[in-house]
Amino acid sequence: MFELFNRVKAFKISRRAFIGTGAAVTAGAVLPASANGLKKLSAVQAESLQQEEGEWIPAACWHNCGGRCLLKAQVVDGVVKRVKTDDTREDSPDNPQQRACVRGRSQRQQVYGVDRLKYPMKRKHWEPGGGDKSRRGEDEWERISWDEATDIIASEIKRIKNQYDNRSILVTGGDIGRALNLVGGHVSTWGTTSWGSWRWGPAYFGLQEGYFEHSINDRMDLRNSQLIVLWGMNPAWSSPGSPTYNFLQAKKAGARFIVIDPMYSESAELLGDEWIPVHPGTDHALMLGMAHTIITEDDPDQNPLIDWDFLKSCTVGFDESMMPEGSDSKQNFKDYVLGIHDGEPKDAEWASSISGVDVTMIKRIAREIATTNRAALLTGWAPARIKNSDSWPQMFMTFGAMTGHMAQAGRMTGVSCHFGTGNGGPRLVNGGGAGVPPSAENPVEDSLVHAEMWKAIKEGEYTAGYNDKRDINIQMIYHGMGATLQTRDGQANGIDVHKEVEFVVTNGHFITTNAKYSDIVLPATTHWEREGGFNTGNRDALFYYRRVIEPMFEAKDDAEITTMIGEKLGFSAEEVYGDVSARQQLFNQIAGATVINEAGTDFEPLVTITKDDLSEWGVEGQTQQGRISIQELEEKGVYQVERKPGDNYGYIAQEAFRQDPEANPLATATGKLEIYSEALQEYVKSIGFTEIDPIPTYNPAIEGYEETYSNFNSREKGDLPLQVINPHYLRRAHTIFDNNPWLREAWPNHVYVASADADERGVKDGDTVKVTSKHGSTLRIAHVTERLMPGTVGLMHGAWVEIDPETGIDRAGSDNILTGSIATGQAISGWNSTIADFEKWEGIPLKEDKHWELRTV
Ligand SMILES: Nc1nc2c(c(=O)[nH]1)N[C@H]1C(S)=C(S)[C@@H](COP(=O)(O)OP(=O)(O)OC[C@H]3O[C@@H](n4cnc5c(=O)[nH]c(N)nc54)[C@H](O)[C@@H]3O)O[C@H]1N2
Ligand SMILES: Nc1nc2c(c(=O)[nH]1)N[C@H]1C(S)=C(S)[C@@H](COP(=O)(O)OP(=O)(O)OC[C@H]3O[C@@H](n4cnc5c(=O)[nH]c(N)nc54)[C@H](O)[C@@H]3O)O[C@H]1N2
Ligand code: SF4
Ligand SMILES: [Mo]
Repeated sequence: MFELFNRVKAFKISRRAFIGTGAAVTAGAVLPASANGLKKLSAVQAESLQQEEGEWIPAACWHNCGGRCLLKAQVVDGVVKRVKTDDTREDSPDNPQQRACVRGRSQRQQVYGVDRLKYPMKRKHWEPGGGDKSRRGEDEWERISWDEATDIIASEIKRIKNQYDNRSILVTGGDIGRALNLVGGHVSTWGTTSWGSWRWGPAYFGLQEGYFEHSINDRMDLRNSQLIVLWGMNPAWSSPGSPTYNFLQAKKAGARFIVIDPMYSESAELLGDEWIPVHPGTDHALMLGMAHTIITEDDPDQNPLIDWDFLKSCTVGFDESMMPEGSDSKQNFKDYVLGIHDGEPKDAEWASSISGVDVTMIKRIAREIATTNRAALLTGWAPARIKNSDSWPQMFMTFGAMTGHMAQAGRMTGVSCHFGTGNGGPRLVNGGGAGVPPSAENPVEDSLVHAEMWKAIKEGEYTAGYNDKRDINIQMIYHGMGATLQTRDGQANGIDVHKEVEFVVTNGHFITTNAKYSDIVLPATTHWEREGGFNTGNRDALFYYRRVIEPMFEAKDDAEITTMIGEKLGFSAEEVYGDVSARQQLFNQIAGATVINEAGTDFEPLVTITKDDLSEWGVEGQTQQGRISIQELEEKGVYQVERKPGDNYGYIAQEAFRQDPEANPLATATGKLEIYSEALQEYVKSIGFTEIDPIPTYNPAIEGYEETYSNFNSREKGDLPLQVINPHYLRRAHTIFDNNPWLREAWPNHVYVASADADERGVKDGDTVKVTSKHGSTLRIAHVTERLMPGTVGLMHGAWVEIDPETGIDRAGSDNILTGSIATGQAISGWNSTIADFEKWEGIPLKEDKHWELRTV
C-alpha cells in the first residue's frame, strides 16, 4: 500500500511537469492561428496518447448525476495517468457518443484526493455512550485499526439494543442493514427526494409510479414535435451527456422551444425561443390560468382548442358530464377553473397575480399550445419539490389531456428528467443480477420520512400515517451510504440530533458532513477500486466498468465492512451476504445482461460466453450466444443499441391506451386518467400531513411566493421577501465533488441573486452576502445576474455545511441549512419552497472556496 502511495505521489509531481510542457506546446502550436496549426496540435496529442504504455480500462462514473457516460482510465504501473471518454463509435445525431461531463473528467481528483479517508478514524473524545457529544463536528480524529473500529461498532450496537431496543438504531443508507437485521433490525427512512409530488401520487390518478420512463415518448419521436415546452427543467446542467444534444436535434428538425423557469438557464440559452420567468412554486396557478383561457375561448367549430374526443374517451372529471359514478358532479375541474361555485375564476389575471407572468403571455402560450398540432409538454421534478404541490402532477397531465398532447407521435405530456430526459420508454439494454441472496427481513417497521425526520427525532415523535403519531428514541445513527445529514430537510435540526444521540458511524470516502458529525468513520472504496459492474443511464446504453486500481490505503468495500461487523456480532460471512464471490457476482451480471431483439419484441442475451471464458474467469455458469464477446465488453465498456428513425425501438407513451382505452385501461378505479381522483385524495390523506381535493385545485406552498408577503391581498412585503431555489449545477452531483479542486476552480460556488434585488440591498457582484431563512443563515459570495427572476435566489444544491463556531452561521452555502423540517401532503421534501432575504455581510469577506483547505485527516 505504501508503495502505491509513493507511486501516486510521484505521478502527481510528474503530472505537474506534464501540464507545464503541455501548456508550452499549446501556446506554440496555436500561434500560427490556422486550422492547419490546430490540426497539427491534435495529431501531436493523439500520438502522445498512443505512445503511452499501459491499458485503457472502462472506469465507473457512478454518481446520481442525471447523466451517464463512458469513462476510461489509462492505467500505467497501477496508477491512473489520464481519463478519456467515449471514442468507441463515430458520433452522429442518431447514435451519439456518450461523452463525459466536466465532473467525470475530474474523477481522478476524487479517487486520488489528498483528503480521501485513508484509515478508520475515531473521534478523540469518544467514549462508550458518546462521551462529550457536543464536540461532534469539531473534535479531532485519531487513527484506529479495522479491528478496533469494528469492535467498537459491534459493542455499541449490542449496548444500545440492550439498553433501549432496535427501534433506537437508525440506518440512513447502504447495506449495513444486512448485519443489523440479524440482530433485530433498525429504523429506516423514506421520502419523495428527487421526484417531489411526482414520486407516489401519479400512480393513483393513472400514471405509473412517478418514475422516469413511462410518461413521455422516446428521443427519436421528439423530432416530430413542432413545439417543445421545457417546464422547470435545465438538461444542460442536470442531465448532461446526450439529452441536450438530442433536444438540439429536435430543434434542428424545426421545433420551437418555450422555457418556463425562474432562471434563464443554459438550456434556455441554447434551446429556448422564448423564456417565461415564473415565481417558484406557482406553476400550478399559471397552468390554471392557461386552462381558463382555452376553456373560455374554445369553440369546437370556429376555434377548437380543447380535444373533447380525448377527454371523453380517456379521462374522467373534466366537466359535469364526465364525472365518475357516485361523485359530486359540482366537483368537476371546469367549474373550478371558471369559479362557478367558489366565485373565483382562475383566469389569466388571477394566474398572473400569483405567477408573475404577464396576462397576455399566459393567454398567448395557452393558445399556442392548444393550436399546435404536435406539442411536447415536458417537466422536470424541480417544480414538484414544493411543499403543497401534491396536485401539481395531476394539473400538468390535465392540461396535456385538454390539449390532446398525449400518446401520439410528436405529442406527449409528462416528466422528462434525470436518466429519462427527453428519452422515454423502457430500457433497451440491461445488466443482470449479481445473485446475492436477499437480506434477512428487517423486523422493525418504523420508517422516518425525510421531510420531518430530524425534527421528529429531536422531539421524540414521528408521523406514521393519518392520525397516527408514534414515539421514537433514536440513540444510534449508521450512515452506510448517502449524504443524509447534508441532503435532507432541516439540517440545523439534523446537526442538533447528531450532537445528542449516543453513537454515530459513517462509511465514506471523505470527511463529508455525515462523517464530520460522527464518532467513527470507515474508509470505503470507490467504484474504481472494486471488482466491477454495470451502470445505467439513458435507455439506449449500458455501461460496464471494472477494477481500475487497487483499494487506496486501508479502504474496504461496503460489503466487506458489513461482513466484518456482522462477524463481530456473531454471524458468519455467509449468513450476512451469502457465499457468492465478488468475481462470480460480476460474472452473473454479465451473463444475465440482455438486449432488445431486432424486432423490438423481446430480449436476448447481450454477451457471448464460451467454455474458455468460464475457465479463465474461474466461475460457475453456462455458455451462451450473445451479441458481443466478454472481451469486447471489457475493452469497450459500453454497449449502445444502434438507433435510426422509424426503427423497432421507438416508444409512444400510453399509445395503446389512447387507441383503445377500453381494451387497455389504466390502473385506476375508472380505468381512465383521473382528473377527478378520490384515490389520489385518499392516498395523500393517508400519509398524515396536509390534504388535497380530488381535482387539481391550487394550494399555495408553505414558504412559497404568497408567504413572501405579510399580507398577500394588500401586497405588503414580509420580512422574508425572496424565494430560494436549489438548482442542481455542474460543479457537483449533489454533494459529491464539492471538495474536488479542479471543479472548485471551474465552478465557483456563488449564490445567484437578481440584479434588482442586489441593487435594492446595495450588494455588488463579488460581495459576500448573508442569506437568512426561517431556519438558518449561510454566507456566500454573490453572483449578481440578470438571468434570475427578481425575487428569486439561486443557492446551488449540495455544498458541505461549515458552521462557524463563533457565529453559528454556515460559511459554505449549504442549501439545507436554509430549509426546515416541514412535511406536507405525501411528505414532499419541498426544498424549492423556502423563503429568505439577503444582506451584505459586514464581517470578514469570504474567500472563494478554491482557496479553502480540504478536510484532510
Ligand atoms: N435543499 C435541497 N436538498 C436536496 C435537493 C435539493 O434540490 N435541495 N435534492 C435532493 C435530491 S434530488 C437528491 S437525489 C438527494 C441526494 O442525496 P444523497 O444521495 O444523500 O446525495 P449524494 O451526494 O449523492 O450522496 C452520496 C454519498 O455517498 C457517498 N458514496 C458514494 N458511493 C459510495 C459507496 O460506494 N460507498 C459509500 N460508503 N459511500 C459512497 C458519496 O461520497 C456521498 O457522500 O438530495 C436531495 N436534497
Ligand atoms: N449537475 C447535476 N445534475 C444533476 C444532479 C446534480 O446534483 N448535479 N442531480 C440529479 C438528480 S438526483 C435529480 S433528482 C435531477 C433534478 O433535476 P431537476 O429537478 O430538473 O433539477 P433542478 O436543477 O433542481 O431544476 C431544473 C430547473 O427548474 C427550475 N426551477 C426550480 N424551481 C422551479 C419552480 O418552482 N418552477 C419552475 N417552473 N422551475 C423551477 C430551476 O431554475 C432549474 O433551471 O438532477 C439530476 N442531475
Ligand atoms: S454526466 Fe454523470 S456519468 Fe456522465 S461524466 Fe458527468 S458525472 Fe459522470
Ligand atoms: Mo434526485
